[in-house]
Amino acid sequence: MTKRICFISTPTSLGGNVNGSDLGPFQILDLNLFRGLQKDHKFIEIDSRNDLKKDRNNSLKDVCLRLKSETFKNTLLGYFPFVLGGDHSISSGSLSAVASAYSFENKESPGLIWFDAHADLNTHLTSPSGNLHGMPLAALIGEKVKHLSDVVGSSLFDPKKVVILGLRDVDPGETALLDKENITYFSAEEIKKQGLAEIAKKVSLITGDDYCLSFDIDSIDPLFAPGVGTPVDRGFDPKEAIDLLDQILTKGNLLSLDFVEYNPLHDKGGKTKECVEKLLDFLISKIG
Ligand SMILES: [Mn+2]
Repeated sequence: MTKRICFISTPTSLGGNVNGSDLGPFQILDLNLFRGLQKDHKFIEIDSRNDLKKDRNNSLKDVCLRLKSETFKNTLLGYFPFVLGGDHSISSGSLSAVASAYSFENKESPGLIWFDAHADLNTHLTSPSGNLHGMPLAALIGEKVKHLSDVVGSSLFDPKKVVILGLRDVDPGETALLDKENITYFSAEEIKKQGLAEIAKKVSLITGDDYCLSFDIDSIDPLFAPGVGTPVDRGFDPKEAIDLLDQILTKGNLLSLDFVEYNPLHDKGGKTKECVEKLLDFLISKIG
């Protein structure tokens, strides 16, 4: 590992309808694997308190704007941004910051790999639940999403360079957007069928050389990771996810990482914690 990482904790659950993902970053930083990392890397925590004068969504917008500003600053300082959620809405802040910093030197936007059971492509008009953690990707590709589009601004990703891995739970409005923008996605089953090497090759062609990775732990099967906000059956085996990531990360340059939706309150017998530790240990070893 050669790069200096800036770990940015964003302990909020304002984007979902269950509490607990706000505790994720504290549990994560308590893991043994972080003991040796304090010395060489930077650690920041975003103030994620709920502003009682504001409603939930406006409070969340403030949190995401604070995250965007810290991510942007530290990216320009040369740190590798590793954002620890929190629910997935926070990616509107972290990823728009990376896209914005990237645009200083590049004409095109970076690629984006979205590990998730869900597409996160709803807008305030299509979402059945109204929860903002189901909308960040829509905002990041330029759809109008109340609150989150204010965070993203003009720092957008090109939907042609986005790929969703582990997708298996899609709402009707999201299906329409996947079709309209021709976004590539693969379920865990399809990935198994085609083979990891073949999928990694396809992912690399879509994202191009420089890409960001947003990892929602609900992409893993609830058998191994029940401690998430919105569990869905038929996900990845953790070993399979790591093998796939291993193949993907040998190609091109990883620009940033989000790790989101770990909910310690919904864990069963420490299974999710064990899975989180394995995944993070692997991901951190790949930065550099
Ligand atoms: Mn998600």
